Amino acid sequence: MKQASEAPALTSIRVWGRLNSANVQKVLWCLDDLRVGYDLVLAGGTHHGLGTNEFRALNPNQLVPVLVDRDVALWESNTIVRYLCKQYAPDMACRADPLQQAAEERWTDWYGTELGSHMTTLWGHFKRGKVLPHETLELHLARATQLWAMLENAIPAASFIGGRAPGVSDYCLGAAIHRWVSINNSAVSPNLFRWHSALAVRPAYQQHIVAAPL
Ligand SMILES: N[C@@H](CCC(=O)N[C@@H](CS)C(=O)NCC(=O)O)C(=O)O
Repeated sequence: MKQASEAPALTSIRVWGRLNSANVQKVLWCLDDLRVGYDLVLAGGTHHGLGTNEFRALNPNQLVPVLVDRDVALWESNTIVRYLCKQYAPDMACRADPLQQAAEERWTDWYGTELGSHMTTLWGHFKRGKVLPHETLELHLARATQLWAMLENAIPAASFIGGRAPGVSDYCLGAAIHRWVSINNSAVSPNLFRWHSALAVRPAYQQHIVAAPL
């Protein structure tokens, strides 16, 4: 396992995004955890800027995050994280065995297809004033609990989803587990709680996830 060097790697990376977006947070915490240097352009939400021709040329979906590296504009936060891990930390954030790498990364896709929508709805209810009727809330909580239990049962002891160091799924799900702990502290199961604690001692996670604005 290689240690990340102290000084950020010299790159010409530029990121567009806003600090209260979980999709942007996963990219920023990955960049800083891997000590990859970048410039941040605040965009989206109250910062606006997604409707310009210049931004549309970067991302035709007009959404953040966008990351430009060597004149190529990447969008889709999970794709960006996968790229950063492979390009800037192949020995630290990726497994040599593609099968092990796929077994880790399935949690990223699983989150997007199964759990993400419930978490977005719950976060809206608890933190953004989009209050749900009681029965709807209970349904989302029950399904989210059921789904998080799958990761609880699969996460290896005393480590990250990525193994001994954070990997793609730790970066991609890091904001989500913090949200789950924030809204549902008493119900967070032991392995998930331990995983969150291991993430939370990392300065980049503290900065971009724990201390993130609402
Ligand atoms: N699947 C995309 C979703 C991107 C997305 O929905 N971005 C939201 C922020 S989380 C956005 O740009 N909303 C418009 C805005 O911020 O103004 C990804 O993972 O990057």
